[in-house]
Amino acid sequence: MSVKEGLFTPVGESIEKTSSRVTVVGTGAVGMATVVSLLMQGITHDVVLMDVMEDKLKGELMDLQHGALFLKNPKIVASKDYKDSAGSKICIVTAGARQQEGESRLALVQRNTDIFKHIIPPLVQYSPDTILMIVSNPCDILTYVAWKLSGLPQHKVFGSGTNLDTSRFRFLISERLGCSSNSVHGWIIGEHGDTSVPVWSGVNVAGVRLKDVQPKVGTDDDPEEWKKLHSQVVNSAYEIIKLKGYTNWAIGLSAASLTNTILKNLHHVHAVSVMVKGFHDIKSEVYLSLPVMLNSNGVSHVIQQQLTEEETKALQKSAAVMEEGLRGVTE
Ligand code: 6V0
Repeated sequence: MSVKEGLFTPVGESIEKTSSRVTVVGTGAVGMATVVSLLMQGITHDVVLMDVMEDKLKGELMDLQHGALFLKNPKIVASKDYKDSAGSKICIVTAGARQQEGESRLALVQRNTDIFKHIIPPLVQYSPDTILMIVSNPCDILTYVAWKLSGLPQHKVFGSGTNLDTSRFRFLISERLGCSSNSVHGWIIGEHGDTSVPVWSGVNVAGVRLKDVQPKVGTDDDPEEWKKLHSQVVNSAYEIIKLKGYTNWAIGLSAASLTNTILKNLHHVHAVSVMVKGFHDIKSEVYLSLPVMLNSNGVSHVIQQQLTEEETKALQKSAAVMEEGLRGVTE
């Protein structure tokens, strides 16, 4: 009799399968920040890591497993074979090339589209009911590409989009005001990138709109130059890449927060990249971020924000940039 047999007498069935399996494709800086955020916050204990680099996969797996004592006995699998991702409730795609110093997100499009052709179809083959979250850049265009490659309904495919930009925005506002980010309500919508749109008309603390206190907030002739905060949001990835080579912690936390909302069916509203045709007079079939409600089935509702004419125009400009970006991909 083995020690194990001597210790444990089976009286029921062992269960391996959970309903909260999350597959993270790409075990680079972003993928691993996402995994660590998921595990450390107890959002899921069932994680599958996928990559093409076998050594990296094995190294990351071992390193995480050695922390099992400090986590909640997570079940972590690392594999190159998509069969091992079967039954995933959510698949988060962070694989692909990252921006080089000074490179725009849009410039990555073709390289990452080609990579997606090897990732999205097998993910969906083994998890046909999955929800796909796209993080790789350019996030909005690749979410469209993933939707097309997946054959999944629109509400099951979204991009992490401006959930991160919104967090950066609220942090910067909160720093100026000296209150916590959670107490600042403000949204960045549109492209996760250079043409993102700050919805200054709605920024408020406790329902008091900054615009009502100072009508010039967010405009060019604002004496306090609040508009600069949006430029800081847009430039923050470039700045961090220049400083440390890549960005990962905030996006990992952002992806984990979105996963939490879905796995726990929280109905929280997040700014993520969804099909925007028909909203705010956008006529093209493109993905851009809008505030949406997420539940365990994916995107349930788009929030109809009351935008000013200027904000609507800026969002439509984002849509035109996306359409142009997609032209290069589909041709
Ligand atoms: P990284 O550290 O180079 O990791 C990328 C990983 O993808 C590597 O481990 C690769 O081996 C892996 N990979 C490449 N091809 C495949 C494939 N076919 N199948 C499986 N795995 C593959 O990059 P990093 O993690 O820094 O960035 C990943 C992506 O996230 C890039 O496209 C970034 O631009 C993007 N980001 C998106 C953000 C957002 O807010 N949406 C924020 C930061 C980065």
